[in-house]
Amino acid sequence: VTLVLATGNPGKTREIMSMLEGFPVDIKNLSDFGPIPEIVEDGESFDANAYKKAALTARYLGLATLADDSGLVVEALGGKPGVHSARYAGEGANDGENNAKLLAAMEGKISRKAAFECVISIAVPTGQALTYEGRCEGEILHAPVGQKGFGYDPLFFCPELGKSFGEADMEEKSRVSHRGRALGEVRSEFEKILLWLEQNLPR
Ligand code: ITT
Repeated sequence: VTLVLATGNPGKTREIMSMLEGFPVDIKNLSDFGPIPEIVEDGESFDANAYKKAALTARYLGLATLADDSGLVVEALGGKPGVHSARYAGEGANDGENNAKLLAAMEGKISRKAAFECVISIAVPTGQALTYEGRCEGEILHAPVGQKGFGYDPLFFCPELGKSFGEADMEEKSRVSHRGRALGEVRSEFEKILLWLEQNLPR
């Protein structure tokens, strides 16, 4: 079975590929297919956006597709940046700009509590989909620590690891992260997923 990863984020791609290594699927990247129509992520939940990316890509390519929608939910900011995490500092903003905006928004806040959330959607061209979720709680640091990972990793202190995600190796991060937990479910249900794909893919 071919499984397309519907993401343009290299950090996500690395983590997903590494967690699905050795499983009997032929993983393809979006870039293997040339330009595909842009998908507007206008959903109000990780769930809605993950489904939209997976289902529209699956329908367009006629192939099983896995999408990840994720982000950082900060208590003192009423849940922001949430589904807007990738574009918190504006359209086309880079990780540095998003992190700077987050630090500025956190100035003077008492609670530094935050959680990374991830929804993985696996869809077939008919639009049917399976959904897996993961969450990881932590705290927003006062300055970036570490240079590993991507996105908000250097600002996210993970109590379970006793360090920031920016200091954690990918395998270490994946053991506890939102994405690692969602993909852990995918791994443990893999046989069921394969059967479901075989039954629901066009032949
Ligand atoms: P695709 O839609 O192409 O997959 P994206 O980066 O636009 O890529 P999202 O809309 O799901 O994806 O935005 C997720 C953002 O949340 C991401 O750009 C990071 O800023 C942040 N994020 C998600 N997971 C993260 C992680 O494990 N570590 C650090 N930041 C993360």
